[in-house]
Amino acid sequence: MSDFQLAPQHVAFVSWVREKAIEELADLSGDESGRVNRPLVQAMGKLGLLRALFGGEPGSPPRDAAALKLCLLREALAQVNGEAETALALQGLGSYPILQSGTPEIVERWIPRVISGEAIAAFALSEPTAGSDAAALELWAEPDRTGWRLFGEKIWISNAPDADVYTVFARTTRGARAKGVTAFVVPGDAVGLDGSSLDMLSPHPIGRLTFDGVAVDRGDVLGEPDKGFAVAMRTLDLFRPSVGAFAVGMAQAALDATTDHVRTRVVHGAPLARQQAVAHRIADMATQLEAARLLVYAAASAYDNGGDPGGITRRAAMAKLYATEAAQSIIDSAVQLHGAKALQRGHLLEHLYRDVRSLRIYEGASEIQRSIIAREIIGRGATT
Ligand code: COS
Repeated sequence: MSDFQLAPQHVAFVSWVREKAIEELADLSGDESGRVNRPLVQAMGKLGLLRALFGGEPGSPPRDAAALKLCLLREALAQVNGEAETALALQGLGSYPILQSGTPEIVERWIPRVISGEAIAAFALSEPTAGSDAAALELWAEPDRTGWRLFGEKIWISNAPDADVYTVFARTTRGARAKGVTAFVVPGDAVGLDGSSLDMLSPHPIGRLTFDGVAVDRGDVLGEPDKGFAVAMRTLDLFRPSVGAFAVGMAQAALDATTDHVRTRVVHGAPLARQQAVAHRIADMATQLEAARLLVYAAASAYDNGGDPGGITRRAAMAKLYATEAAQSIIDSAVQLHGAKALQRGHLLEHLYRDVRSLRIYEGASEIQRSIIAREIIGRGATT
């Protein structure tokens, strides 16, 4: 990891995270079931890694999240334990809307349990006909005496159907697109909520949810009715750079493995690294990686420093776009330089090759990130 503008306490934090992940989480990882790995999440809770998502000291209420800390955590974990990285990130994505927009009662009900790893959280936005176009979502909130009843379906929801708490985005005003969406907190054991797991390219807890009259009352609203779209978008402004950090961590692991390999693998009587085509490819991989990392930490700083919301959104989109595309290319090059053994099931690169693919799709596909960036530059006249 480069120490670009990192304070000594951040460098120490990264070393501590990596050490703990290697010493205390390795034995709990390797779950290929595609379901939530509760012992792993609980262990991260005990280590204080989940609390680190949101800042604050044990015993005190968590503070708002810091993007820099989140990115450091994700990059550090991604280099040594992708499963732990993803489990941690999903806890954050699912619960951040609660911390950001929940009433003090809702925050108190869920956040301590999420931080301890006792409760699993999930972010439920996507639907069968509303993925990239999130404002087209149709899960319907039918008003009733005390609040609403939810009817409809969500899909591609990480941690579903195992989560204990879902942040659910539902339509409260028909025909109003983004202006008619409300964010609700829904317990995983709510009557009328059902779900199933989906089998993916890379084992990942993800599933489908069905809502058949799930009751939510006014106290379960995150923020205000019809203002939930911004709750989702603000959450993604925080998490998109951190997806970039995940990508950077994976790419660093691939580059490290490849550097070792080309130094030691002898072909035609000399180490592979002596071939200029190979050395130049390593140089390109390292340069892409450094550029990705700089964009990620620039976006994280922009988020933490506040200021122009359009600038935060644009930088978040740039970081996610560039870092995930770069990681895919770096990992592909790493596979190529290793040859067939990288494709053998169980090899580090075989894992990374499968794991990296989804990053260019979830939390807004690369094409959506380009649209967000273009809209800011062309539509709003933003300059970089
Ligand atoms: N922060 C706060 N508010 C935001 C925001 C942000 N980052 N981005 C948009 N909004 C607000 C806008 O200000 C607007 O509100 P007003 O009408 O009151 O001004 C409203 O939300 C609608 O925004 P916009 O007009 O930009 O909506 P669009 O339908 O054009 O779509 C995109 C916006 C494409 C950005 C959105 O649909 C998106 O992010 N799609 C990808 C979804 C995604 O990432 N899914 C993955 C789920 S998690 S795995």
